[in-house]
Amino acid sequence: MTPATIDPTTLRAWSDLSAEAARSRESSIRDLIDADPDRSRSCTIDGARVILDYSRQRATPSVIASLLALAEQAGVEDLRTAMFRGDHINTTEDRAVLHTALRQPAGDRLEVDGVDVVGEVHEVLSRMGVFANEVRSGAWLGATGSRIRSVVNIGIGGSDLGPAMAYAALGAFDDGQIAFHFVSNVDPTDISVALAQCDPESTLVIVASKTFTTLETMTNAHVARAWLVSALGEAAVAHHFVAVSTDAPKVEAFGIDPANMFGFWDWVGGRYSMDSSIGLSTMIAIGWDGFSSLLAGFHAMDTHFLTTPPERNLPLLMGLLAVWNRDFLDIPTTAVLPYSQYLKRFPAYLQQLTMESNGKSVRRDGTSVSYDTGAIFWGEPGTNGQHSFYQLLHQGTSIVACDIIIVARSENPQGDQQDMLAANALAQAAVLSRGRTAAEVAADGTPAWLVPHKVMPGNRPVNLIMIDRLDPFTLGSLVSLYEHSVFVQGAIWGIDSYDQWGVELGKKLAVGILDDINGHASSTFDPATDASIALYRRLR
Ligand code: G6Q
Repeated sequence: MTPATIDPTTLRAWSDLSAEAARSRESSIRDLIDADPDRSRSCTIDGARVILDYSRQRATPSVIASLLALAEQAGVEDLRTAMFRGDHINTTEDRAVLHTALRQPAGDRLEVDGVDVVGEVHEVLSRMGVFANEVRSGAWLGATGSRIRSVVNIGIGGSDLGPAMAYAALGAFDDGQIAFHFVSNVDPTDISVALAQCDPESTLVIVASKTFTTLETMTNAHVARAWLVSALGEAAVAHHFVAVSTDAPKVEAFGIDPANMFGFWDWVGGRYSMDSSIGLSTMIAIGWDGFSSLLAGFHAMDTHFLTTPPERNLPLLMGLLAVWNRDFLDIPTTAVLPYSQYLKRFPAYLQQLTMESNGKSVRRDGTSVSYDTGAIFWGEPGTNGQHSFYQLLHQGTSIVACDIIIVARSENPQGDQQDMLAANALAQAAVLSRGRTAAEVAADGTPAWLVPHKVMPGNRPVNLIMIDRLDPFTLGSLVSLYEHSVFVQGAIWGIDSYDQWGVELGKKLAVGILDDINGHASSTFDPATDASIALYRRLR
């Protein structure tokens, strides 16, 4: 059963943290670091090959103690147990939230609503493995006998961002035999550009949609189907189309043989699905062993989250610090700054994971929150971002919290470029958190009139996350770290992190307007929308 919803502001620890926040104005991150030579060691924790150094957060040991007390009083542990056990903690959709079961090892058992879900997961994984292997080895042939050279994944949101991010992140583990394209937007340019690079005879299309009803995905899937059929005929569809979905009848109605469908379950949320069959493209790219290692990384972080004491627990502390920054230091946004070109899609992936999960303003029981919830997440890889938006991070009037991610070993070493990359990340972490005082600037010989312009106020909280190497295992553990950090935040705020009513509305909104644009209806929306429809019709 899902534990009762608590208003966190009624908790003792919440009041303690409010008092801590008032006190924290008297000291800076620089003071905290300089006052305690041991701070970096005591604020560095690790698990599942991920290291988190939170010494550059504006948090004293007593803030950390109060945050841990908040987790205890808010019942984070009970909700965690309920989630891993398969209780329906997604209350508004009455569903279990069991992405953690997707990575439980074969042989584990987890019975939910009378069914062993781990057994089902491994059944699908085995089928994916056989299929991926056939495609990779060339045993799977197109209708005219060609082996597959292009894979087009058609999906959107959770059915696109994870696979696209993982494909980019694991580029070093893909043998390059097959080109991958990720098509998501209903903008006709997206599918057109992808298909223009493919030959129908050697193309495999994966239609990835949990519901198999999403407008963008189904529209693009029909375009791809027509493209294939016009080149190779109707019978070719079975050789070139597979589906990933929870809805077998709809897949069949589209014309895809259920034998070519890989299922998953309603207890996997879209944005938590990259390690389900939604990851079929990932498995084709990196193979069975690579995908198994990705799952092992996810599972290692799950285990860490479940078993590590609170004060050394990575997702717990990361989630609590996010609450501290958001609710007590009034910091509305977090920049994700991976110093790794392979992680170029990671900020976009986290944008959905964090903002769709925790962008809510009512608690599970329907009562409104009186405090801030999910921060705005965004970002770009370093060092590129340094040459654009970091200016605002350093000297703007809004404080932005930063997650700086360093990968210690490059997969493509070139001279000392990797060390340059890391040096930049560490330099930015130092200046963002410590700043540069007027005295330090003047000591460089800067003329007095220029000094104020070169002062960096610092005091920007930074999480420094380091991994030894970006491989399938560490990618899995990194994603799982963020998944559980999001869970911890949602648990404190008492919200349902696993529904997405704003997204559902978006899926319906455009339908009536499209009819009007096409002249099939003359519904009246509001005056502004009616005027915009008319303007669009004139211009198109
Ligand atoms: C994710 C959201 C959303 C969803 C897409 C695609 O958590 O629910 O991003 O993944 O709207 O939905 P389908 O997979 O059903 O096409």
